[in-house]
Amino acid sequence: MPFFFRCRRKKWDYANLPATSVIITFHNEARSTLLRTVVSVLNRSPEHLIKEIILVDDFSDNPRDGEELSKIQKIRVIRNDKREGLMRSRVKGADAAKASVLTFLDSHCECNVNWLEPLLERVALDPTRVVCPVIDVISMDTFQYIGASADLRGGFDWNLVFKWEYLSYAERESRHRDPTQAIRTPMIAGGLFVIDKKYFDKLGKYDMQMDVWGGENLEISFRVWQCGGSLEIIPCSRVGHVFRKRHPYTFPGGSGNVFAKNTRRAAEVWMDEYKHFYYASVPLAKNIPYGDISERLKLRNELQCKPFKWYLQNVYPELAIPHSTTSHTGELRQGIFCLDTMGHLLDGYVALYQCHHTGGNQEWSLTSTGLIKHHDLCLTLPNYMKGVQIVMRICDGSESQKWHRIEPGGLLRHSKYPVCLDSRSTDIRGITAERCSSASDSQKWQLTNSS
Ligand code: UD2
Ligand code: MN
Repeated sequence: MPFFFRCRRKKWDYANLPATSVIITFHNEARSTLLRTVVSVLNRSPEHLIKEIILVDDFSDNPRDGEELSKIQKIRVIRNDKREGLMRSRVKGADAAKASVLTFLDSHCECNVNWLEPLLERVALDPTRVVCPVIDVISMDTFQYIGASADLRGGFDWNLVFKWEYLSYAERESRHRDPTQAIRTPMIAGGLFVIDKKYFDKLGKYDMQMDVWGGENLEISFRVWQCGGSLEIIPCSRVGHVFRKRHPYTFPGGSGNVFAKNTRRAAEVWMDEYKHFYYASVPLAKNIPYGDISERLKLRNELQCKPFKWYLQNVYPELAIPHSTTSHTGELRQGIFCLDTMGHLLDGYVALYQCHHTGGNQEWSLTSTGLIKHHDLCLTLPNYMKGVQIVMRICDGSESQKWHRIEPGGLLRHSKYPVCLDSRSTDIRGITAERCSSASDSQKWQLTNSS
């Protein structure tokens, strides 16, 4: 039987479903799409299940956008007196909510028939479930409503950018036997979900130091799973959303920087040692300040949340752990001095410089294939000659770039020639290749983590 029939045949125990407060934050949203969103909420939901719609106007240029809408039944408008970003705006809305269940929506959605009941039912049965509809597509060009596949869930790669991914064959099989069953998802898209209000509060709402847009969906996903809850997509519930190609609003701080800051905060709080895979994937993120995270670490501790390793093993075993390529990322040290690019780029030499422990020019990866890498550049032996200056070249995996570490002492020896990386040259030549000798301290390198 096609799946929408199966969904339609479901009966809802209306008397026992809790009412919800719908929270929509917006900044300079088109009035037409905002109106489409709220009208669909009111028209496509059983009246008694919508306690109120809270619109948080995140300091849009024109305060009238919200004022007009506040004339509609059940709508309350809260206007920020400065731009707060979607995280702090949503928390404001949540704090003002009167119902026991919160429903978050973006400001350019269309809720479909019976969208709300299956979501509320799941949360009423178990308040530690955080549930999402299938997100259909509203065409950016024609505003037409287009159904999306329900064989998808949310995931990410080590760059920590959200992506949709197909369910495995086994999961699809089981889903097609009962198309109404919930789909467990490692990550939520972020905009459209239902959560018990007490649970939202207990779990720490959102990270209030995240700005504008991005990263909060990653953070709440890790938090829910690691702290004992679960995330689900409910295929009988469908809501359309306008997916846009770019942000139709200004991005104070610059979109790249803000996204990296928010993502770093999530990684630093929740990912334990696995955060290094993120930094290896997005090296520039290491230079973005991310502020104080002590409050969030305290929260994690108080809630006694599980380690990220548990999440990887139990929630997202499909995410491949890149052990095979990188064996170490961090500093290469001699006492208080660290191997440093000295700001040089292609064909430049490297030297020792006082360690500053902030990564940057002192960040090196040793790969299992023998490369010593800084971003795309690898330490290269330009020719076989004792005393030759080591330079950085684009990593091409050639023999001149292969080294291995020999113990004891931590010498870094070329894979073919009997020369080692040596800091004895104090002139402008920087690190040179010298005959290997475990007696020379200038050839002994310690590997340490820079953060
Ligand atoms: C997705 C989510 C979005 C959010 C984001 C990551 C869906 C469908 N959308 O991106 O909800 O989780 O990933 O952060 O899952 N807004 C403000 N103040 C701002 C910026 C945005 O109120 O400073 C509002 C905006 O008007 C919109 C909502 O926040 O209603 C989400 O922003 P978006 O639609 O640009 O995000 P989207 O859909 O690209
Ligand atoms: Mn959106």
